[in-house]
Amino acid sequence: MTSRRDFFKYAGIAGGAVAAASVSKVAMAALPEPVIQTSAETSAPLVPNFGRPYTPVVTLNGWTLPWRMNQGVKEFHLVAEPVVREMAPGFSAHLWGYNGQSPGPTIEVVEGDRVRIYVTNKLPEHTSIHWHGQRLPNGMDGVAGLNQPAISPGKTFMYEFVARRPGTFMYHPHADEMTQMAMGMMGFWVTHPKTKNPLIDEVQRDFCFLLNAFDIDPGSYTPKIMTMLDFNLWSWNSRIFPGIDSLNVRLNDKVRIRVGNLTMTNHPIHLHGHEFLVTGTDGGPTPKSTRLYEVTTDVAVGQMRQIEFLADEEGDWAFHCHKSHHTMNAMGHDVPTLIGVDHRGMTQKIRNLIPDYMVMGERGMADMAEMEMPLPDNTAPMMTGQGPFGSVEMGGMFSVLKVRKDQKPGEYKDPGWFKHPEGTVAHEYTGPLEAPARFKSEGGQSMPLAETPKKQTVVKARKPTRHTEH
Ligand SMILES: [Cu+2]
Repeated sequence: MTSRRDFFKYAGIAGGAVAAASVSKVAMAALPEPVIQTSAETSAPLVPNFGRPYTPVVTLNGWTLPWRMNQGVKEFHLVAEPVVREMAPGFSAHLWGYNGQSPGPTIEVVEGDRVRIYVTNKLPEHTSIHWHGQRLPNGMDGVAGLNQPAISPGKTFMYEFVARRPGTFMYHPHADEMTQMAMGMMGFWVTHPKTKNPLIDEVQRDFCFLLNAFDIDPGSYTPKIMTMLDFNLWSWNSRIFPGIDSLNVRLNDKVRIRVGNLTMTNHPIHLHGHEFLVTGTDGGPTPKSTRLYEVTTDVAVGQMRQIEFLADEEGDWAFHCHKSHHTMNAMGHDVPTLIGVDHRGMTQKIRNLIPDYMVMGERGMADMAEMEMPLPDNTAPMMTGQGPFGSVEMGGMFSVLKVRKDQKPGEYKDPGWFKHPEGTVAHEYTGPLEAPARFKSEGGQSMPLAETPKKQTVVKARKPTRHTEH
């Protein structure tokens, strides 16, 4: 192993220079072996076997980057490169990412650690990495052109700084960002506290993921990078439900979930069955006086939120973005709403010309989940996900928190569907029904109308056929 001083000598850098700089071939031999992940499964937490102990995070459908210690410095090696990411079983996308996956691996360190990250660029264009939320020397902040020259294809740069603040952070390129983030380049960063911190509680489970979005035409593989708002795949860690793993916890575990938003719109993240506190942001732990119990927290663009709760209700609890368009996959957005429209006569006429013609959506969109629609190859079904009682009619940013008595401490395996105790599931009622009492009264307005309308107008709500906001 080359010493740090030798390394700088080989790299042609004056010892300890803080600006990121390119690394020569000779110095490359001294780099930590880049670890590559090819699977989209949720990896087991990476328990540190040296240094200060901490409870490691679990990255949903992701993994934590191993490191090596080099004379007291934690060394990581990120490789920016094109990747094939399985976004859901049977649906893969050609993205850009780090070390074989999009997002890249999670980086976990401890407050006070000196961290050195080598970044090798195997993309067809230059890149850089910005360490979102970190306190660091200005020359390490990663804005190409402002803080450093961009990392050309084939080059390796080195970043080095001390992880000064504990908290929830992320990393992403700051060079041709629109393209590179639309292509899936991002990763999570967690800095654990070095000593007991009054604002940071011990937890038994600590999950993390990034919110991202893609615009991939049905049947194609590569995202459209110019899209600003009209994305059709809303993902967590470049996965769409039912491809997102469940969050499996033991009854009465204290659970932390860390979420970062690198899409172009906000996501109100909603948990069923429990109340949580927002205990941290990318600005650090929140003061206790600011914490309110909530069941939904909005994660705005470029923000991170860390929520905590006691998982004290057994069951399978939905956990999702509350924007209903974000729990759908690959929607055709120009579909007019057909609810309440009777097509029967017209359908028969069209069938004379196109025998297989069918109309959907007369009774809402739920039919679409049940119909076996022929789709082009490599297309995510609009909504899928089979639950114990039928189709969940969800896609996109949706998962399930599974709370179980018999989940072992530290065990993350999927316990299967919840077995509801007898008599605790909503079910059909076939007994007599009383007519519901209706409120009868004159008026109802706060003031009487000046003029009585001549004609009663009734409208039907109809979704616009074109929209740009989801
Ligand atoms: Cu959303």
